[in-house]
Amino acid sequence: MAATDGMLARLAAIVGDAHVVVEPADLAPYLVDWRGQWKGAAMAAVRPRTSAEVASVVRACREAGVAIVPQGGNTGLAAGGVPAVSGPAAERPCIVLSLSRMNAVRSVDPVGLTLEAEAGCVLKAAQDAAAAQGRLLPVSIAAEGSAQIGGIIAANAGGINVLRYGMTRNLVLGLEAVLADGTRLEGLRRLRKDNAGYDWKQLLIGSEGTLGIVTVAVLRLVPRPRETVTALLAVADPAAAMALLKRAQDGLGDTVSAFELISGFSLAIVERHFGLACPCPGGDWYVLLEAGSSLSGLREAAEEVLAGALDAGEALDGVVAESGAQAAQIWALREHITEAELKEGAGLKHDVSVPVSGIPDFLAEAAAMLEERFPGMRLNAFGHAGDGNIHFNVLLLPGQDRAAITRAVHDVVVAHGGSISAEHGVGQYRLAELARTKSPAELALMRRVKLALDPDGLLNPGKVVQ
Ligand code: 2HG
Ligand code: ZN
Repeated sequence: MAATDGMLARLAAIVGDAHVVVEPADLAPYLVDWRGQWKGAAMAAVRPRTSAEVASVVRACREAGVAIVPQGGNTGLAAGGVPAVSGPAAERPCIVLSLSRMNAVRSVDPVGLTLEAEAGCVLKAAQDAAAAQGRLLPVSIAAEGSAQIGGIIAANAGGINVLRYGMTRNLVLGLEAVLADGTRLEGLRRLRKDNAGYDWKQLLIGSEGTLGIVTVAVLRLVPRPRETVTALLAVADPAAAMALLKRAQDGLGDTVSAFELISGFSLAIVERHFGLACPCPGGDWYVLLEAGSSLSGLREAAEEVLAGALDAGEALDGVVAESGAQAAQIWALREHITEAELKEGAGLKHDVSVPVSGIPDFLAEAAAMLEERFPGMRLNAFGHAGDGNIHFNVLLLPGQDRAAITRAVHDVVVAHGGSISAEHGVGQYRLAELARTKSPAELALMRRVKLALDPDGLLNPGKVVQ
């Protein structure tokens, strides 16, 4: 106890008394994930204001052998931002390091197309700062009102615009970060081209806080499209959706920025729990397509593509948004799926990807496998079909063997050349499955990297790799 008190006093001397959170009621939200399923323990949540404070906190923790769980907006779906719940990592004393107070957008450069923001800046605030200068920060996820830049980078977030702009790692130009030994890496460069040695920031991006703590970032912006077309289309099945994707790419080229596949079940639970009704009800599957351009003629081109899709039977019915408000209504249907699923009951998340053209076969095979081996299960399938990422979520019946279902789904994914974590990361949720499905050589390399950067296993123990 005396050792804990001494440690807390040391941390308070760095960040200030008010920013070492220990009262159980105040500490509780830092310890549990967004879905309320992973609840760990920590001696405190520590809230530094500067990169220098982060480095001092890390050094103090290192000297005391206290582990550090970096945390952003705590919107993750793999329990990567909360303390480990089981295994040796859960036995270790730790703090949660919340980056929330480092929340400034430092600058926007509309000519160089860059934005510099601190790790705790909420994604929406960064998007708004870019938009105010006529630019677009093209990371868009349902949790953007709470997710923070540091967490977005640590998780290498995906979202709805990946098919056009890539994952977060494609958008990070520079980073400032703190390593496990307290070293402050200052790489806030704004360069498009930088081949001067190893690109260390790419190691940290997607490492889920296990290799370093992101404190500030320079992100790449793009010109903001002036015209946007948003459409919701009922399609017969995933194969029809993929034919529609090809047609959209032929007719609209790289203006296609989102191509979401949504099951009728997903929209039904959104209506049940949020009263949001689909404008073209009754379909088994839907596609939400969005395209954006700064050149004129996009709407005409999109209407031609959609008319062709209806003629060819690729689309059965649909609506094209006539206003920004209508587009927002369409997106609201998509963005409420995760919350509707949570209200629907206990479920298993499978954030998987397969090669884009393999989606129909994968979905058919995985659904047939579930029906045969785990009858009665309800499937909430939706996702970013344009980039190959399907959220193949399974709503459970009581008493079902969760691990067996997840293994069976992931086996189908692996057989289709896919990944068991397309965009949500590994965290603690997929730790065992990563170890089961990744090749020994790849796992060994990951462990060597972890050991080289964090030999004492101080940073986010019990996540990603063991
Ligand atoms: C989304 O695409 C998020 O909306 C959440 O990645 C997916 O709830 C999920 O499984
Ligand atoms: Zn997603």
